[in-house]
Amino acid sequence: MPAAFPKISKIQFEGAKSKNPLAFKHYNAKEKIEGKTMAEHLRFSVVYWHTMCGQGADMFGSPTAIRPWETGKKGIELAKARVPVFFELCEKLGAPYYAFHDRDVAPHGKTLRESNKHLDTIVDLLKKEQKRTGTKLLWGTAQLFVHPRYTHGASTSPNADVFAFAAAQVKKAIEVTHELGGEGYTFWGGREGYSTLLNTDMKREQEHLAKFLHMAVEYKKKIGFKGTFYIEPKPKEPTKHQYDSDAAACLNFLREYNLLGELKLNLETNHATLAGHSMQHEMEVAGAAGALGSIDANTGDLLLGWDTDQFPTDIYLTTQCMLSLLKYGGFTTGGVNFDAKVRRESFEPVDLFHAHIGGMDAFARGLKIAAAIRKDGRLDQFVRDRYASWNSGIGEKIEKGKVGFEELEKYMLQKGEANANSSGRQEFLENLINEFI
Ligand code: XLS
Ligand code: NI
Ligand code: NI
Repeated sequence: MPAAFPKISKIQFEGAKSKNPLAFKHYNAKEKIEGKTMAEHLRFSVVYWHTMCGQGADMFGSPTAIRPWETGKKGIELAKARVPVFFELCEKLGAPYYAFHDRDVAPHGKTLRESNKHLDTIVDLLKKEQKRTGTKLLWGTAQLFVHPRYTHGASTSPNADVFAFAAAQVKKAIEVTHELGGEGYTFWGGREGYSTLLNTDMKREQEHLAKFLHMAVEYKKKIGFKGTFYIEPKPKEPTKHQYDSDAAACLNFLREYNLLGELKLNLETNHATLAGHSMQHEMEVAGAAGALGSIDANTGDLLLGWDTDQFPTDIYLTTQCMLSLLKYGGFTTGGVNFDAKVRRESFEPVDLFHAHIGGMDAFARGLKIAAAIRKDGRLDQFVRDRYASWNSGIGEKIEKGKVGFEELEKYMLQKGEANANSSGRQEFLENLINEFI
């Protein structure tokens, strides 16, 4: 198989002074930070859907992407041609992981049986390429949103047959993820929501979604798949409201339907933005609940109100992500998964490299900066000091459950007024972060 990127060799770390656009300035896979290598901390992953299938079309314009390996091919032949190209890219980037949807690696067939057959054909190739390059599967997933049958949702469709079809599709997707040694499996509720409440029985739909996830958990255990299940929050797009709208809504859903502990969260930056949150907020919500699983690393454009899936290059953002990630102990099965696509205007194959190199470097810098902030200790110390009143006296008694309203009233009647507050020092802390950026 001739190389798809003949002029690009393996991307090397050249250090911050390098002017080579095809080199890492900050991502040095083997460099140790807080006792682990950068590669171990970041666990970079490339997504198949945007990287191989993204054509640069938008609702106003046709495809722009130049992809010489696709010329004259369609259907299963096109799907086959993409596989080695994808792995060549992962290998040259030194990205240890990838992620895919069933229907972006292999085409839809006319029947479920035919789709499964196509998928098996491609899974064989994926397996060979994984072996050849050492690239591993971060997570697999099923595409339950493109085909017209999923117009009204998959597991939340009012049509029970569609639920059954989705179940069969997910069953197969979990099986192939297992077969490929996937470390996780993601549920993103593509169209699990509504466009109007006038036609929607929300309670029934949510119960069906929960039932679906319970079936998946049961099947996972049955076949001995040990990977982590993730649910990926997103508030809207394509539907007006999605049931898995943000980290807090997902956690509440999982708790209500007895699924907490079975699924962690896969958080995506652009989805956080659409939900009106920062990515760090979402990571803190998940982290506090012990459910911080993996991240879909991208970014939106604050001037555009949709999921633009741009590559992350903002160091402030990656620093915040890494501060929260390190605080909660880092990834176990998760990783930094670039659910991101090159712009329509960036249509040459080399743009795929620039994009990933930039994202990897941005996260490497975020990691180094976050580690330096932690080593410095002033930020942590400030937060600890801010809560010092809880370490002894009345604070300690409250935390330990030793007092109730009556004791607290007695305490305050005696004291007359609460101790004075201290400044929150937001500007001081923002300046402190900038010392490291
Ligand atoms: C779409 C989602 C999707 C999931 C995988 O907005 O981000 O790409 O990550 O189905
Ligand atoms: Ni995503
Ligand atoms: Ni997304």
